[in-house]
Amino acid sequence: MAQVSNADIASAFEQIADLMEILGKDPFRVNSYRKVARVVGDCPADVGAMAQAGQATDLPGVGAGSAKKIVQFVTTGKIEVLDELLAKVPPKLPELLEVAGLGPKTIAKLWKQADVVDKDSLAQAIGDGRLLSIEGIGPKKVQQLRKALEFAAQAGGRLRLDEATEYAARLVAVVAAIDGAESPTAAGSLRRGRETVGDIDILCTTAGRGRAAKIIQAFVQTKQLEIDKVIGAGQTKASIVLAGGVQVDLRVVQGGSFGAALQYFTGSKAHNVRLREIAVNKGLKLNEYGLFEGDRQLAGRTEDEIYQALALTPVEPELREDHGEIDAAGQGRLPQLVAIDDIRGDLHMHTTASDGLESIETMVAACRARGYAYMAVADHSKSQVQANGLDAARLAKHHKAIAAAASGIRVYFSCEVDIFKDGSLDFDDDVLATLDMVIAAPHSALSQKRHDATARIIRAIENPLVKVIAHPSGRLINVRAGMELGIEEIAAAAAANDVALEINAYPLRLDLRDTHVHAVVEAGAKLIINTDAHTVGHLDYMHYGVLTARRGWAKAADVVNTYPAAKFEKWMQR
Ligand code: DGT
Ligand code: CA
Ligand code: CA
Repeated sequence: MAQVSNADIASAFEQIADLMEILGKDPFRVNSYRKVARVVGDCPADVGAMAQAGQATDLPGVGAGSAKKIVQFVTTGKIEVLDELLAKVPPKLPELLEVAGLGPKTIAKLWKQADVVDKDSLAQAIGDGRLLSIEGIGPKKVQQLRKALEFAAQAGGRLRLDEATEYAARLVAVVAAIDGAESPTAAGSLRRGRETVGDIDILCTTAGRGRAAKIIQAFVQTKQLEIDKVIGAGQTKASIVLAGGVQVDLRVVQGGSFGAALQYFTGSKAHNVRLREIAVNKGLKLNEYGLFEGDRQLAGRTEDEIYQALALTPVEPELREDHGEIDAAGQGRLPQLVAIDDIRGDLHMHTTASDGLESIETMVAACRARGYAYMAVADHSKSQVQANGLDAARLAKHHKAIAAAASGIRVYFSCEVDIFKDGSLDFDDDVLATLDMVIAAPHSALSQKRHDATARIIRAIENPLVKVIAHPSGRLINVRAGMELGIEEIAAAAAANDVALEINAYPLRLDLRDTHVHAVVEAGAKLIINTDAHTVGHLDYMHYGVLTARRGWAKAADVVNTYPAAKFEKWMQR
């Protein structure tokens, strides 16, 4: 049997939808394929296996036809319909979908009207001016495509959350300094805390109607930003591209619509569509200006009043993905999400003993200064040769140094012990037993398939000396996919063995990811949020781990490092 991951299935269905759209097929069918892609991509269970057991149609939006295609894909590695569609377009045409600002409809035009069949011919067509003969494509669009093509060549196209957060802080400061602009706020996927962000959406209010256009002009002319390109600058909206290729949308709204606009532009689109349906069912209209009954605005100044007017508990931005939050809000059973202030310790960090840049003393002082009640030093084990991993003798010396450095905060002696590909560990039990807390983590053989990867992690969980599994999939965002995990089986094993699964807050990792976290919470297993800091500054990354936990519906009680010191100690020693 071919090993097919949920991500593989999702991207195959996404490709079917894209190709159908390029070929001008029925939009309704295109959308139903996109829905399947989204549902499969977010599903914690192995959809290939579900399909073979005849259960794929249990998933929302997956009909008998899609289920059959999934089975075909899993058993043969191919989907007939996809191959037929691929045969109808030039072989490298689909690579154009990676270029930002190019959707299937534009690609169809480029292909039919300008003989663009791949990235190279697009670059040529941009160079020789051929694109300008296409209806709907002007010099601005051509310039935007030129930039996007460069950006696509150097990155995955989506910005990491930490990078986007830094850009947004600067953008908010720039807007705040513009005369008449008030309450600048980041919206979009950034506000929802997604691990990557396509573009940055900023919103602000202004008192007078005439002032919005002035704010837009001031923004696109600011000298505080390195603006590469102004894509558009209208009465209330600007789109710019910063040097480096990051796109920013700014919208200026009236104060009375701020909540409605913030809600709308925070998204997600899927969440908004559901919300609008609820409004329509009540005979109301919901848009970025407010909630209306006829011409009368019922709500719009704050987000909360919009949700409340629709008989919903206000939904935290991190939950707005149409993953069941609307029903939960209607029934008043949304979780009280874990917050950064709930965190009482950071249990995974490195020092100069392995590949960290700071001494034990410096890390201890930094954690104490943050007000943490406890922390753990967890340097690498011996197989991590490139990270100067510790052998048993150096580990014993390190233990003494940690004990000597501890003051004013409880410092646990830990080690990030390598999990080999068969699930065995880098140290024997007698060495592991000297540690206060064993953190086990995969670092090699990360292209392992789902079945083997799941067995590997479960074997580590079942070792009675292991307390935490760190960055369980080993993925690096925009760099490598890591292992696909059978997260439900892993979470069940973690719950049974009282092992915590880490949300590694290092923004390149965010591993476990949001959908995994949700499965862990559902299974009643425990999480731990750690920064994996290699410098003092990295301790700040805790915030990204908390966002990921919130996106996975985690409450403080689900996260062991929210426990008071005595309770944490008890959990650790169990
Ligand atoms: P991104 O930028 O790809 O990471 O994702 P978002 O969610 O930031 O998406 P973006 O920037 O295209 O649009 C910002 C928000 O605006 C989006 O989350 C929801 C709202 N929005 C955009 N297009 C539509 C639409 O066609 N319908 C509805 N209901 N909302 C939309
Ligand atoms: Ca966005
Ligand atoms: Ca946007």
